[in-house]
Amino acid sequence: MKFELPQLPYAYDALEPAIDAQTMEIHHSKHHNAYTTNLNNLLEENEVADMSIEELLSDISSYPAGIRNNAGGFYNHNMFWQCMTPGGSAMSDELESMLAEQFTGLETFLSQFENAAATRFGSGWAWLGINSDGDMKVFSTANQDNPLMDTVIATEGRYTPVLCLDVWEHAYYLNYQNKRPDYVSAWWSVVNWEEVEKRIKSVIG
Ligand code: MN3
Repeated sequence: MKFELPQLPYAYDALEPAIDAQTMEIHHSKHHNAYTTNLNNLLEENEVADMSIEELLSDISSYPAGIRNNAGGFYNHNMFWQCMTPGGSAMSDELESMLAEQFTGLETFLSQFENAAATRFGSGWAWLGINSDGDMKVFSTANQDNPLMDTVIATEGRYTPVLCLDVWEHAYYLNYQNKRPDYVSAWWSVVNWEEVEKRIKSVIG
């Protein structure tokens, strides 16, 4: 079994000006590619049986740190590319109502998410997740950890990720340097809300 680097669903320059073409190209063709290659090599070296990436993540505490980091890097970037689309997609009234209800107002959700992204010390990710009761939660993870990992479930609870934002410096430094909050606020303009809604509905039906 080999995991494969996915094609981006848009061109490298398609998310400008929020994310510049060079950042996208390096991020996808170098960083994401390296996580994918390293993951495949480590799984082979450790003679890990074939399974889906979700199965691997759900039991990640059983594997060496290198597998944890690269499996997370592979999964997280797959999801990140899908959570964006050129120009962004409009948030439906239904999704806006759901978020407003969960977070006592849409603005509260947006500011909680921005705060999770801004306050993650060092490298990591910001997430919106939903549990099987339909309750949503905003949180962040370190490095390439993600909500599907048993290690993260142990502290955050069991949430299916429906939106993610990469706050590693490699995601923004060329264009924004140290100004992570500027990257985060620009990023809202390319969020694929249709994808977020689809992911929410796959959990709550
Ligand atoms: Mn990244």
